[in-house]
Amino acid sequence: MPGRTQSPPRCAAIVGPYGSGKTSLLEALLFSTGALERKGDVTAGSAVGDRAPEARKHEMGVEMNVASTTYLGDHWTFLDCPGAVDFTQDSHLALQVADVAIVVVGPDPDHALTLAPLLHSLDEQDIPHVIFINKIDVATHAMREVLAAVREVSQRPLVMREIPLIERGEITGFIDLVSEKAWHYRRGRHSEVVKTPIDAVGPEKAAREALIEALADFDDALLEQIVEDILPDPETIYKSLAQELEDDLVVPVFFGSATEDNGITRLLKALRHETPLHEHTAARVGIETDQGLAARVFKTVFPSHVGKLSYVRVFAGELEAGTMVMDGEEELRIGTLHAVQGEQRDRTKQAVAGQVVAIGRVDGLHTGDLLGGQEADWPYPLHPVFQLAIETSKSSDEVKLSGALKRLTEEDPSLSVEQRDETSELVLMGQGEIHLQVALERMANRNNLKVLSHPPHVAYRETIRSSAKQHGRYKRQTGGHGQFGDVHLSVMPNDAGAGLHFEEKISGGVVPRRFFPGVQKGVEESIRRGPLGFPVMDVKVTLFDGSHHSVDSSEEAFKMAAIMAMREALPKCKPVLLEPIFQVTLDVPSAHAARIQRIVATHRGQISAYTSRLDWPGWDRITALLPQSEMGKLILEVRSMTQGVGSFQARYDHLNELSGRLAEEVVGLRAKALEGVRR
Ligand SMILES: Nc1nc2c(ncn2[C@@H]2O[C@H](COP(=O)(O)OP(=O)(O)OP(=O)(O)O)[C@@H](O)[C@H]2O)c(=O)[nH]1
Ligand SMILES: [Mg+2]
Repeated sequence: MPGRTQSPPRCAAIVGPYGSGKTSLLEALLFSTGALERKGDVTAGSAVGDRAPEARKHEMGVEMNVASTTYLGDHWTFLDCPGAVDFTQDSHLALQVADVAIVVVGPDPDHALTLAPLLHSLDEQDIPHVIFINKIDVATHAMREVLAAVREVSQRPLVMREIPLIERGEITGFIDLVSEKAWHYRRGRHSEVVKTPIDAVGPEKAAREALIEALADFDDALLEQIVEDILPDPETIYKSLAQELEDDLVVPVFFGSATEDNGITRLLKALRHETPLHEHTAARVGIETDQGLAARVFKTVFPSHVGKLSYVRVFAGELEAGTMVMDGEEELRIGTLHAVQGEQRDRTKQAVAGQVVAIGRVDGLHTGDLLGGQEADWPYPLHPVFQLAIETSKSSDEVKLSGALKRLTEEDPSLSVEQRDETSELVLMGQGEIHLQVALERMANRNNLKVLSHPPHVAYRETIRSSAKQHGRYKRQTGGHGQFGDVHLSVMPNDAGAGLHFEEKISGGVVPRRFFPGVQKGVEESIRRGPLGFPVMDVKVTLFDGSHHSVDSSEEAFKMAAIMAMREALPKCKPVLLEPIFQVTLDVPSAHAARIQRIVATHRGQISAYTSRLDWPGWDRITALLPQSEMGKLILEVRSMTQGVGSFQARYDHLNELSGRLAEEVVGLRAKALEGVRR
């Protein structure tokens, strides 16, 4: 075996679909390497990961768990990421700093599709990854069926690193295909070597040959040996495996059970020998390792009573507590460093290249920052697909809310907030219903902040389709001198998108010039809410006649007269409702594309393009124009139809006329809402 005596600290991301057993695998890895004396259980809340109340409540990972251990003298940090589609952002962050990804999958072939986006993203970025088929203790399908299903969604070839040892229909151990040794599982303990059963010898030889042939596709030396009928020695195979994993050419496949501690040591040994070092990872993400310190902040958290923690991976040089470092153009002082074990933290003095630590309480640090003065790309956060309008139940909590939101959005770049002037709402945007719900729960749990939410209002508008002329007169006699304004306005539709155009065609000074601004203000004010209850777009208003009074006329009086004229005129101009239309882009598995096109149509969507994704075999892209009011429902349906893998992006396109029953409903609801405001 190639001797790697002691390697620099390495880092593995544990990723994979929802509930496949990632956090349980983390626990098993920590236990099997002696970092834990006693093994906890995710379901009981006693595992290292998923301790937050929100994770326990929803029985799912809601944020990255970070924990380290030592295996045969090598230091490892594992970044266990949540699997639910609502929380995929953390996987993307972890994969930017991890040397390898352990993709944990369940043993059900019918769920293989849920892996597709992750595997696609790993392959696109050439991120070395292995697959761990978990829960074999409860598997109902043969390993080859699971494997065949996963192969369907992987662009890279999958190679079995081991095959199951089956006794009386149950997997009781495995045969390692390189060393050709058979092992028996033992619950809670390391496996023991056993003699390969006679009937397993044939299948083992065949599987080994398949592994070597797959490796030889990318390794000329190995291919030569095969051609010359030389049986390659384990050394050559190990080398080939390590090189091809490093280059993301093949995907080694392991299996086991996290809760039964089966297959854990096999996985660890392979990781130890085959996981590339941090220098390789640095090169992959564009970080130079020969220019002194380079350390990437990849996650920010604000645990209760601790203040801000910035997780960093050191790629070059050393990070030391109490020193100054460059963060872009700025120089920052790194106060404290902490080794992280789930929720536990221990002060440490320094971190060497390869290590993951947390920096305590440095406000100026943000996820994505590269310490040491270099610059390197950092991916954009995920696009929001789901939104809620939020407000505090007490207005005195508003400052607290903005602080809490600032921390939440810093922790999770796929969460964002926006103040929408057109609807006067504060809108929280994220990856799905549960994502936003968890954000609200966090504010309640951490900040004792009660936040109310409702679906955001659609920014409807209205415009007019015909013209009218209207007289407006404002006349008041209050005490001393009165107020007098008198206008004749012509109101007509303007070109779509041209906005408001105001002009005057006064002759003979019937309305003196100094009152024009008053008229214009009145017009502007009156189109803020038209007869249907929404802002009015694209109108042309002309002041063509009027009269004034030498003492009583004022700008204010003319403004009032204009408002009166507009209020009368607009309802006569055939007002129509306009609704915002978005261009949405859906990426979905081809097998579901036809049904999704039908769903788009039922949500009043108009398909504008439908193409196969050339860069992603088996996937299609559907582009459609869709009313904003339907978007929330569409993404939920697309997700539920595609086991959560269909993805969605949207951007505002234009306003479109809405008529008939739907328009009446909108106008009716708006009238009711305004009635409520007035009361
Ligand atoms: N039978 C069996 N159950 C397992 C195994 N691994 C995990 N589980 C169970 O599967 C459930 C989910 O396990 P987790 O470890 O939380 O899964 P996860 O992948 O971290 O889940 P998310 O982070 O929410 O995506 C729990 O009830 C575990 O006890 C296994 O090997 N065998
Ligand atoms: Mg988990």
